[in-house]
Amino acid sequence: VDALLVVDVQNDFCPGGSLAVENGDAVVAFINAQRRDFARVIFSKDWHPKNHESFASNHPGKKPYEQITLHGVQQTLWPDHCVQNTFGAQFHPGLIVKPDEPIFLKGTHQEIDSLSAFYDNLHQRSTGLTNYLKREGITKITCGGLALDYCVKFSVLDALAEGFAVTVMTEGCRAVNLNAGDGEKALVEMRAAGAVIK
Ligand code: VGL
Ligand code: ZN
Repeated sequence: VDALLVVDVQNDFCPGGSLAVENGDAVVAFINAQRRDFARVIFSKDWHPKNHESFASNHPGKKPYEQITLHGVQQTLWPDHCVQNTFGAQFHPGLIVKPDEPIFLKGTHQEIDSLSAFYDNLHQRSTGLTNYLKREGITKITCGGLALDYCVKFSVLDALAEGFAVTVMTEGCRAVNLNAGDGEKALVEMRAAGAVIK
């Protein structure tokens, strides 16, 4: 069974949002148009409490995009984004999401970030996505969404490690590109790990 995994297509990652990805909203029409090819469409949402430790605002004296070590792992500090139950955390209004389609929430624990839609950055807590995919007999995942160089990349790497066949639809992704070329680097990394880049 083939599934389309749509990562974090939320207002805060789109133009006007607090962690906007350039042309992030351009993925919406493309992703919507791919739906018909998949037996299942699955979504993730970045879903942080207000006091989330990935937010620079929760570290006095620190600014967004600074790097720190948080509970032993490297952490980029972000502007506040995708705070639970805010407009910024809602899906882009143009994204088609049917009421019965599953949504996996990530970054819900105050103390640890979760770039992947499968596990937190310490690989300790699962979002339940692997179990769901196995239960549904899904073996192949096609992935798109935001951002290519963060949550899409780490979700794809985890999916490959869990034994799923993964295709990345580049037209359905956009990168943050904090450093020039990060999006291209992410594609190289995912391909090296076994993903098909389309
Ligand atoms: C993301 C940074 C922080 C993403 C989420 O969805 O790519 N990036 N939180
Ligand atoms: Zn986040």
